[in-house]
Amino acid sequence: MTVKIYDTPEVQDFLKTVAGLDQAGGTERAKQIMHRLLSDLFKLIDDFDVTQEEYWSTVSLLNALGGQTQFGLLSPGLGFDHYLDMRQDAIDAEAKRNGGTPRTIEGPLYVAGAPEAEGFARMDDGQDRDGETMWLTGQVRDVNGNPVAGAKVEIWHANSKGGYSFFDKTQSEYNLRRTIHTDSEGRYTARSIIPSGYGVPEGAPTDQVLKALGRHGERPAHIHYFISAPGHCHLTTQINLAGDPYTFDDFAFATREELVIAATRIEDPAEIAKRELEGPFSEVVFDIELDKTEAPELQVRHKRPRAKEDAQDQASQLAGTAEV
Ligand code: MBD
Ligand code: FE
Repeated sequence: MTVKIYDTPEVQDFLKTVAGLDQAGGTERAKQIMHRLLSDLFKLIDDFDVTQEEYWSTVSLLNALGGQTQFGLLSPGLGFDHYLDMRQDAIDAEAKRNGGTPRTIEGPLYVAGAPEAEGFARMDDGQDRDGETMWLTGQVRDVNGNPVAGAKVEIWHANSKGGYSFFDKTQSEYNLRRTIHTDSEGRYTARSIIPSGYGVPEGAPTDQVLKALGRHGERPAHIHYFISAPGHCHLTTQINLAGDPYTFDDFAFATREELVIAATRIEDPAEIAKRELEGPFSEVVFDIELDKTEAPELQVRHKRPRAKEDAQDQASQLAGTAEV
């Protein structure tokens, strides 16, 4: 026998009190959102007849998630990051901003302040013996096909074990993280290593949630990008390498058809010599098209707490001054 108390005046009044609706302080938006959130959850508890045991084990799980800073990992796993992208796509379509390479999620593993280079950078520190050499290159163009010189291309990716420097303390500082400014033809080139896919740590709180849903926590091999240039929309995106078993089964829902790219294995000695490499390598070509905008706020990445990026950096970015 299940009880239903949600619709009683006591519970409805209680919700208003808890959300501070009868208080002068606080902010109206916080109150409205908390009132709605709590209302939905209280109703859920009633409808699903949530037990004490279920409730408190969830509290414990949330503590574990926070304690291991995994909300930023669970977030894409539960589709929030992709949902925000879907909304942003709809906002762009409504504003007739329909051009350019598609966006996809940033993920939780960006670190600000990577070394900067003009045109070309080597991204790997040479320590990853299992890493196949990757030649990553492309051209940044506007929607009319004109090259964008001096565009800022930030790239970050995992090593051959799926780990990211900074978060994986076995890697050197800023390994596999670089900022490359495009050359006079709008081109960027990086020498790096082919990344492996990422897997949510076994047994971690995020893994527990996914397991309860019968889901895995695997991402395909992928490479993250931030691309920006004056007069153009900032773009947050990723490429997913073709042929990975998880290319179209990404736990973080970041894959988009247009962003799946095949790496081409090259063994021709002339091609190796041309790039001053030591042996066969895999080439990945990713050209990027940026939509135009005059609005300053669309030319920078949205605010979000990021490793090694403080509020000051974000303010100066928005003001269009150089990043420190
Ligand atoms: C990643 O590398 C990533 O990009 C996302 C979205 C989630 C977990 C690990
Ligand atoms: Fe990633």
